[in-house]
Amino acid sequence: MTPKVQSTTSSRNLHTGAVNSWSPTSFGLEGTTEYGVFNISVYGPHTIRVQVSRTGDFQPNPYSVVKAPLSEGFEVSDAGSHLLLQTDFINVEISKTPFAVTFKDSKGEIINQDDQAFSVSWLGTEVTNYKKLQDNERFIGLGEKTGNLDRSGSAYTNWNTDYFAYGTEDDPLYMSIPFFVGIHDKGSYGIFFDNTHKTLFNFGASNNRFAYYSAEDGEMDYYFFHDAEVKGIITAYSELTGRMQMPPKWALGYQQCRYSYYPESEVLTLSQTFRDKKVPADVIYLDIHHMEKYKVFTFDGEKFPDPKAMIKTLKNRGFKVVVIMDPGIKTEESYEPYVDGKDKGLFLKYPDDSIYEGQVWPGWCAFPDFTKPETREWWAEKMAFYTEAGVDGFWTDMNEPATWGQCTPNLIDFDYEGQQVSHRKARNIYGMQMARSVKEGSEKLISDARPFVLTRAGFAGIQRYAAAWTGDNVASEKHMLAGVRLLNSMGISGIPFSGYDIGGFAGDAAPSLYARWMSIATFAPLFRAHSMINSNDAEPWAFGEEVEEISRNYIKLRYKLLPTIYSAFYKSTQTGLPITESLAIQYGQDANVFDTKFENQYLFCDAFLVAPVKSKRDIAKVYLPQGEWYYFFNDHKYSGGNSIFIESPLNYLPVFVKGGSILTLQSETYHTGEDHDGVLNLHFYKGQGEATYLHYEDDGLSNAHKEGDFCKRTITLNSEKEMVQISEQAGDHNSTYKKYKLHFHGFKAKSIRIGGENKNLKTESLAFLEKLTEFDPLPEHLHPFHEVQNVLTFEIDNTTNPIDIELH
Ligand code: NBV
Repeated sequence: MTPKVQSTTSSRNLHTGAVNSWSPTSFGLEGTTEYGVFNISVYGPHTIRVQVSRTGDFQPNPYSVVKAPLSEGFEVSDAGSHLLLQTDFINVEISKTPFAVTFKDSKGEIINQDDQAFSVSWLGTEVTNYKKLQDNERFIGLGEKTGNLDRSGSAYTNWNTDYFAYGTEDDPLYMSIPFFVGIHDKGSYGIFFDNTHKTLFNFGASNNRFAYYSAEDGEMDYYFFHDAEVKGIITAYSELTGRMQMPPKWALGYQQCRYSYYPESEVLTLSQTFRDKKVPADVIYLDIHHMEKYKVFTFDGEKFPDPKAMIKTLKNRGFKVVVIMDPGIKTEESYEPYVDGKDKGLFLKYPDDSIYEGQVWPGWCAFPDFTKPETREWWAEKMAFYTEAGVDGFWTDMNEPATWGQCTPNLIDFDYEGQQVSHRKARNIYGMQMARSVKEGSEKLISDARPFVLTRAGFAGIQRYAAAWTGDNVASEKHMLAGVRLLNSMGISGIPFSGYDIGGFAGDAAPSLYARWMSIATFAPLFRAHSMINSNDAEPWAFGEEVEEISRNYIKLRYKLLPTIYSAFYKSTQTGLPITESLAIQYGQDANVFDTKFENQYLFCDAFLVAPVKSKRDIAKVYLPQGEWYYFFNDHKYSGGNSIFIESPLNYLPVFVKGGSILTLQSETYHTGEDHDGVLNLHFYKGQGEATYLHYEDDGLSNAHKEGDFCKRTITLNSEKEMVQISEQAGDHNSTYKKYKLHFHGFKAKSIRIGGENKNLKTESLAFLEKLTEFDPLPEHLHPFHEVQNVLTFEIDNTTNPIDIELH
């Protein structure tokens, strides 16, 4: 039966109506209702897609989803009052009168359910899915959104926006990721609404009946994910929308940015100062002043007379160079990219075929239509201008797209992979397509190296192309903590590689703020300081000696931790799981983790619990979830399930290691291209049960790891049996670590049995941070420089075979 045509001009809510007919399909089932057409398909045992349209004319969504539906692994049946679609993990019940969807787990518990009266409805062109609020339901994620960890009671808009110095409660910001996770008494689930129009997510704001998501136009097209653990939900989401690829190792080092470092002499002095002051660093950024009159693909000849030579010098000092690229192309008849783009018809146009012009840094600009494949290729080729000069990485800014006036006219046409749509549908995807073009350009032009792209705007799936940063934050304590929540939220939403501007972009950081921010960012995936034009200097040495020492201390710690961080990145490329992980992911049924006192806390690399606190706070209240926790700096052990008070002077951010964790550390280096001492330090923290850790290495730069040039070792710690196993190496990579040094934390044993022989363990003092020259305020009982009896060490020479170790 063909559905009746609903009026798109109605000013009342119109529901999809009752199911009229249905039939099984290769991937699930489809049917018609009084006023619509639905299609429900299986994308995996944990993933179901629901599409509802008024006409049945489903538009392809070409950008976010990289997975195809499955034709097996499910059953479909008619149960009278409802239709049933079952996978191993999800039962989908589709009630017939009216059409409404209920998702149950395999035990039959309701995990998520449409509001029976409204389910999928239309108001004019606006389409909405109303979901009944479950008991004690909380909502987390939704990407780059300010506000609390628990989003219940709040509503958010997805509309990529350039927002200088945004407030810590403001919305929307630069990036839209319409994916969230719901957690309630009966379990948890995720929903990704695949619609690039402006969307609204209401998590029970101003009502106590439902949560809903709606789009200004288009179809209801969402994916539902369920697993017993939130981790499984994120993994399923990232399987659908793709995962980060292994970045170059240098991108995990310390990065220094400023709007802008110029001229050339300043950039060179900056790089030398890092080396002279022995502050490790890997990356220097060139912001918009590198260009001639802000024209992309140019260098300002006065400020940078010989960019190639400058970059060469930087490289000799162990630095990589990242340049900014804004999408706006100055509409100047003598400027080749403009003339060329115009001739080839690659810019955004009005419906009368004239080029759309908006104002940005260069003045009036045309905007490449990155939703058109030819434009992406064209831009990618133009990037040769930078790669020939030796540039290593790219930073895509202003790609919301931003223009002065901040109101792009909606009638502008975008190609949208041949669909020809207006700005209303294309805005949110524009930045991601620019990042895609840049990533592909980098891959083609520097084919022997992995790309590094940092983007401000994005949409679901952006993790496949770029790392993300949280835009123009402010030098304030509140922003420092809000940035942590932004990263934690992006991590829930499939974006593991993210960071904030350390010290704050707008305004001047107080010395203590900068120092604290640096210590927190040591435990962030992207580790980059940046600041605004005309603000005070904001390099690690710009705030006096104490801040310099603290910064150096933490940056050095970051470099020592690189084996753990690199392994965590690898793991994330395989699972899609975050590197900075909100406690809500593993401990979502523990109400304490949502308490606003503790909501910023997160796990880093699955081992560290980081409790970000304001800079002036000398004593911090920290919540430790179930388990055992070791204060990182001196091994003092705490039992979880409690909140504790801990001294938190500037040099000691409250950081704990989860009992049962394994960490790998190396000697300090001043950049990632420098050799370490060849010793891999393995730290074992006694906990409960068995824990495994995947240690991962490769050359850190090339794509040879895709051909087997990697080294993987599974390390297992059985805390009860006091046994450690290090597996044989998988992969062909010639590891740069020739010795292993074992460190046992929390174990009483005095010797180990290894290769059939008993070896005595040594007691060593432990210092992850260096002592400050004058100012080291940690009280005696917490001080890490005293000998800690239970850290026992042993060095192994032969690291090639599997290694079994028993503690006695
Ligand atoms: O290119 C200048 C800045 C850049 O430094 C910043 O990181 C971006 O978020 N850019 C915004 C444009 C102007 C900001 C006032």
